[in-house]
Amino acid sequence: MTLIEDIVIRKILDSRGNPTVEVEVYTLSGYGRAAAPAGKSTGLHEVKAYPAGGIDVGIKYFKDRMDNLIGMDATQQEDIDAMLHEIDGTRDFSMLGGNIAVAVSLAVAKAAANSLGLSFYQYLGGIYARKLPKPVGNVLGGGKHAVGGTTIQEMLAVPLSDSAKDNVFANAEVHRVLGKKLRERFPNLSIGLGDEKAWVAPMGDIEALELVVEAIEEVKNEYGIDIRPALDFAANSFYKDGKYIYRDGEKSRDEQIDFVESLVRDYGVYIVEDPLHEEDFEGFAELTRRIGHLAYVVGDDLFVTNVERIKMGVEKGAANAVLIKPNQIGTLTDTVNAIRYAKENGYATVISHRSGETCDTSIAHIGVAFGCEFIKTGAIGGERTAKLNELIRIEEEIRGE
Ligand code: 2PG
Ligand code: MG
Repeated sequence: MTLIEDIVIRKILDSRGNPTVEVEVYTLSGYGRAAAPAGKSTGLHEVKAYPAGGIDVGIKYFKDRMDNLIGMDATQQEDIDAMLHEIDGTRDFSMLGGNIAVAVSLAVAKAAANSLGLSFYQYLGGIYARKLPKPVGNVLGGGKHAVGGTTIQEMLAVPLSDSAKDNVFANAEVHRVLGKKLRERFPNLSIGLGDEKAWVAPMGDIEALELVVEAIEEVKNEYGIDIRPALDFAANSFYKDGKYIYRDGEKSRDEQIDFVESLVRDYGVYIVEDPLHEEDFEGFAELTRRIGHLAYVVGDDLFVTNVERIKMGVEKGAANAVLIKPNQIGTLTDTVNAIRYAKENGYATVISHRSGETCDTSIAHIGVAFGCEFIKTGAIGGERTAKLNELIRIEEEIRGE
């Protein structure tokens, strides 16, 4: 029933119009489909998305070897993922490509769930998977995701109600209210959207954060739920020769730490992601000592969903939360190991999209299945709302509403 009968791999478009891979897995009684996303502000220690020759070389490499997976049991995920590692044969998926590995790995798991007649989150998490992650919605940004925006890559809203549906709608409303405020502030400028459909405007970071906080306050009152601001600095993107280069000036590493602390204390920022560059475990630890009781300090490029890197973080007290992106590490098993290790060590987990996305909804299911505290997947935009709407459906199924 759950033996793999056939696998199809094809190129499709992602939300930036770039090619990505989609994989379909067929068992005798079921079917699963998954697609890989693509990062732009990628961490140095992520697995390779594709082999050196590019996506076509990766697809050919897989097709030549996919017979190894035919006949395997789709419910034996660890064996499937071990086979993907074997097919690749390197430490960083540089022969097969982590994006191909992750699409296959997820498609197999979905096919297994479908064969057993279960929702994907139920299959992964079992009957006790009932906690809904809180959506963290990107509303204004810049960095590598948009030309001419803020230096900080993402300014986000985090609604803290117990209803996933209310939280999803609150984030979309913050986005809308912020759009109105931007048009008032810049009546003669055309305001655009970045890769993740967050607003882009020619603003300094403090000025931008203040406007985001204003929009949040408005929606907070309207919806009667607590909403907090969050930031993904993606600090690697503007770290050069030992300095953090903002559009309105430079900061030393110590000034950067002070700056991040002041944003948490003065603006109630609830989550700070990658506030320092990807090798500065000591700086992360210093910041966590100072603000860890007030905010989540999240490692994304720092940890790259890699247990070994998270271990280094735990040993040094760097961060208190980890971003989880399946394609940073390449398989579902490696992703789940990262989530489990983080949780066992008291770290919060944020399951996350990439800036280049498809309408694949796997991260909504993984977030629920493994009890992630947050899900970062935009506020608007079809490829983002695909996941948010799936969260609404899952909530309905869990709560029986
Ligand atoms: C990030 C992500 C997603 P990218 O930095 O957290 O928001 O961006 O996918 O470009 O790495
Ligand atoms: Mg990030």
